[in-house]
Amino acid sequence: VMLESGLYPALESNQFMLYYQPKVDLESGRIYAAEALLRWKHPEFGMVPPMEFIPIAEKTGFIIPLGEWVLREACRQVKRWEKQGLPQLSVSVNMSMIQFQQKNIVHTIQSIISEEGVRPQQIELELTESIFMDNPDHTLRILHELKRLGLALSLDDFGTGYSSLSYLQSVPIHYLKLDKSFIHDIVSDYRKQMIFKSLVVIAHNLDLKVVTEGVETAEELDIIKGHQCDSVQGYLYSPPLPPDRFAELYRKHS
Ligand code: G
Ligand code: G
Ligand code: NA
Ligand code: MN
Repeated sequence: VMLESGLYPALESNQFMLYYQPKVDLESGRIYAAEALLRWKHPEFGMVPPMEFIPIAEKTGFIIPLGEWVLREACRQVKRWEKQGLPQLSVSVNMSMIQFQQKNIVHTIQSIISEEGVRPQQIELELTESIFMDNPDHTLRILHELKRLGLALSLDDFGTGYSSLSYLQSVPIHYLKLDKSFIHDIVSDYRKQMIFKSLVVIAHNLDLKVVTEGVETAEELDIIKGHQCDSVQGYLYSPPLPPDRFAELYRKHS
């Protein structure tokens, strides 16, 4: 209840911020993109994790203004880094299914990006399969429109919940993000390795790039590399970082 009443004031008084986690290309070893992850610096409670307030924001509808703020702030960060002379990279934001239920979602996204002077190619949207629960045809149409605008699209958290291969037939996405549960225990679990290996083959045959999330150890990285995964994101390289620390890391590894 306290968190719920604190959400609007928090947005008004700039308590939200974005952290950025690098995505690393496995062939070159370079950072090529960043995922923006929302943080709430609460004046009393300290850092409130997104898992605690995003469900509340979704239930109350606050996710709509909050999601718009996230996209706008990510665009502004892209411009700030550009002004600092950082090599160009794309930044992804996570989208909630509630945002996808908005009729004007494409217009909203397009307006924010163009108002902030960012090219659509610099922004990626991370979506989970939940966006198909409500009205799959509507969602598909929206995804096609977003792709046509030039945005990159990722299917996030693949392999959790009710992941279905049927989505992969029809969804116009660029990246498949394998959930961290795939990586957990992969070193000792031969069957997991075989599922991982097979999913990479399926994705590649569908012209999708594979991003593995949650890579924490060198042993995990070896296995992933052995199965031709395209890129990784995980604590092995870096946790999500505040913008300045991300920029520092990116300068060294771009
Ligand atoms: O770092 P991590 O604890 O950041 O994120 C926890 C969860 O919160 C993840 O599932 C992530 O997708 C979600 N999340 C983080 N930032 C955002 C955001 O800006 N919008 C939405 N909808 N979800 C987010
Ligand atoms: O959007 P998504 O649900 O994929 O959010 C990614 C979540 O995973 C965030 O909470 C992020 O902080 C977290 N994360 C990123 N790298 C790692 C990692 O290597 N290990 C674990 N356990 N979590 C990670
Ligand atoms: Na994500
Ligand atoms: Mn994910």
